[in-house]
Amino acid sequence: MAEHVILFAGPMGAGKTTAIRSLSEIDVVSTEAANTDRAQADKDTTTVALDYGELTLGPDEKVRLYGAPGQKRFDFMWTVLAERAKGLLLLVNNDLPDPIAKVIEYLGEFEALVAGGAVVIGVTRSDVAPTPDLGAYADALAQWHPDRTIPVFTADPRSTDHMRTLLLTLVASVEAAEIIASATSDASETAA
Ligand SMILES: Nc1nc2c(ncn2[C@@H]2O[C@H](COP(=O)(O)OP(=O)(O)OP(=O)(O)O)[C@@H](O)[C@H]2O)c(=O)[nH]1
Ligand SMILES: [Mg+2]
Repeated sequence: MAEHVILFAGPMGAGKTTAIRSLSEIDVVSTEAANTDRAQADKDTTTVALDYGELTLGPDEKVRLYGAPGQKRFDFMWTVLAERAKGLLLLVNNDLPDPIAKVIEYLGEFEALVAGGAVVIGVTRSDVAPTPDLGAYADALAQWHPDRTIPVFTADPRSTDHMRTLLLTLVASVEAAEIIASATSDASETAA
């Protein structure tokens, strides 16, 4: 059975835990604790270590879903989780003061995974804050990395359908990256 390891990252309250709960076919393992930072995100609990869920795509493909904590004080977990993952699903709450800057910041935090794997961005809470729109994200991303196209979607983490669209796009990019990596290493072995 083929396996994919996907990491959900992004700021506090972006909907990482919610998204994994929408997607997982098993009971999600969560590590929620009382939220003492209501200024960052007005909700009762926050993730302190990780979320874990699983789903299958077709008969022989399993996807392991890991959710990172949003709070920076738990960023040691980001390193641990990013090492295991091949794909990054970066969620950002559009109602933050500058969500596009946050996306660029998080792409930097997960630099190694971004360089070596695949990335999809999901803009959440756009029902609460309709701007910036996807065009503004696309422009900023094109400036950040002119030679790379990162897909950006609006998505509601409470919707299984929305999250499946993002996940399927990400899994397809992970597979494409693996094919390119193995073709490149075959070519360099032949050349050597
Ligand atoms: N209206 C609206 N609410 C949303 C949307 N996405 C998420 N939410 C809500 O926002 C909250 C997100 O909370 P979590 O899923 O705990 O967020 P998280 O990213 O795991 O946060 P941390 O673990 O604290 O970093 C939940 O109450 C969701 O129901 C959205 O698109 N629209
Ligand atoms: Mg969480």
